[in-house]
Amino acid sequence: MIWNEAIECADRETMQAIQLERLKKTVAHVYKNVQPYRAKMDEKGVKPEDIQQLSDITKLPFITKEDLANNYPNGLFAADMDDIVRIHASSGTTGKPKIAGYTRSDLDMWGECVARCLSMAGATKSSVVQVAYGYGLFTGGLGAHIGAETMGATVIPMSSGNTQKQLMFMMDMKSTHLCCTPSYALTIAEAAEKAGLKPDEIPLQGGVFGAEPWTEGMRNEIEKRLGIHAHDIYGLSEIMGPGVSTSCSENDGMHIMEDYFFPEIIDPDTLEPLPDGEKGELVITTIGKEGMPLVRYRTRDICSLTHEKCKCGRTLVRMSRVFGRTDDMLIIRGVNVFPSQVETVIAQFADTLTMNYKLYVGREDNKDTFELAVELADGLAIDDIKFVENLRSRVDHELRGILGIGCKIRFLNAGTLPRSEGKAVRVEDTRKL
Ligand code: DLL
Repeated sequence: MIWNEAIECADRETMQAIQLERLKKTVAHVYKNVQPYRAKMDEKGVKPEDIQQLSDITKLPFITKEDLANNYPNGLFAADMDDIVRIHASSGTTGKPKIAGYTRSDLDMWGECVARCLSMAGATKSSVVQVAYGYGLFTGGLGAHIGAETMGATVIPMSSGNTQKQLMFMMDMKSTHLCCTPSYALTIAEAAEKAGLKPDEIPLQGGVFGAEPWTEGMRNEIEKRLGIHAHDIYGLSEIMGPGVSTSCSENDGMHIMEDYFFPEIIDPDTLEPLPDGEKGELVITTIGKEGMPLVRYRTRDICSLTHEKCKCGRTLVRMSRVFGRTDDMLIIRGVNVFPSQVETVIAQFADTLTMNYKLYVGREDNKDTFELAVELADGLAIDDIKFVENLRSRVDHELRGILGIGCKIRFLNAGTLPRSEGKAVRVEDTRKL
C-alpha cells in the first residue's frame, strides 16, 4: 500500500511546485528568526527574495555540524521555546550533543514520514510493530513509534536490549514488523536460532532497519535468518530522525520524502553539485519544519541520487544505500577504507564467516596497522589449520581486490565478539587516542 499516493506518486512538476513554495517559506523563516542564518546569508549577499526557482538553492550558504556545535544548545531554533514540544539529541563532533527541537507540527510531519516508510515495508493498520530501537534522546525509538501510531498499527515500545524478552513478545504478540538497527536484527536472529526457532515459525513479515551503514550482504543475511523482507531506513537527528527515506519492495534505493527534505549531492572537496548517479555528500534542506529547519545541511553521508521513476509506482527521488560517512572513512597507509567495503567481502563468505566483525587500526614503528577480527560460523573449528589458512588466503585476496591494501586477519570462534543492541561499533582506531 502507498500511504500518501498524491505525494509519493506526484509528477515532477507538481512536486517541484510544492518544493519551491516550501523552500521560499523556509528560507524567509530562518532569515527572519535565526540570527546565525541571517549572518551567513548577509555575508554571501543573498536575500530570501533571491530564491525564485529551485536551482537558486545553490546561492545559499551551507550549514554544518560545526555550526550546530557553535550554536549549542538551541541557537539554530527558529521557533519560540514555548512552541517546542520535544527535544532529541545525538552525539556531536566536539563532545557537545547536537540538539534538535520539534514543534507540534514537526511531530505530525515526522509521523506522516515514518508512516509512509512502514507502509513501504508492507505494514498496515492491522500490523503489530515491535520497536527495538532505543527510546530516549536517540530518535530511533520514538521516531519509529510515532510513525506506527500515525498508521494506527499496534506498537510494542520495547526499546533496545533484553533480547530474550524481545523474542518472547515477538512470538506471543505475533509481531509482524520489527524496527531496530541491522546489527541488532542479527543479534535477535541469532537468539531465535539458539531458542530453536526456524524462520518460518517467527511471525515477522518485514522490518525497517537503519541508523548505521549496512550492506546488501547483511540484508540478505537478515532476510534469510528471520524469514522477512528487510527495508533500509535513513535519517539523522538534526534533520528529523528516521523517516527521511526508506527502500520499497523493489529494494532499489531509498525514496526520500522530498516534499519535506530537498536533497542535493555535492563533491565534498569542491562543494560543487554532482549529477544523478554520482556518489558524493548528501546535503539536505528541510522544507517543512518549524522548530529547527536546516538549509543546505551537510550530512557527511556518502550516497548518490536517481530521479528515475521506481517500478513500485512512486516518483519520489531515491538515494542509494549510504556507503559511509566522510568522517567514518579510514585512511590507512594513505588508502581510503570504508568499513562497509570490508563487510561486503565478509558477506561473500556467508557459509564460513558471520557478520560479527571488528576492525582494529593502530600505529607501530610509524606505520599504520590494520587488522580484521571476524567470527567463524557456528560449528567451524578454528584449530583446523588447513581449513583456516585456506580461508585466510581467500578472504585476503578479496579484501586486497576491493581495498587495494592488505590487512591482518584474525578468525574468532562463534560468539566471541560482543553483540550489538544499537549502533554497532565496527572500528577501534587507536591512532586517534
Ligand atoms: O540514526 C536516526 C535513525 C534512527 C535512522 C533509526 C534510521 C533508523 P543519528 O543518531 O543522528 O540518527 O545518526 C545519523 O546515522 O548521518 C548516518 O551516518 C547514519 N545512518 C542513519 N541511517 C542510516 C542508514 C539516526 N539507513 C547518522 N544507512 C546518519 C546508513 C545510516 N547509515
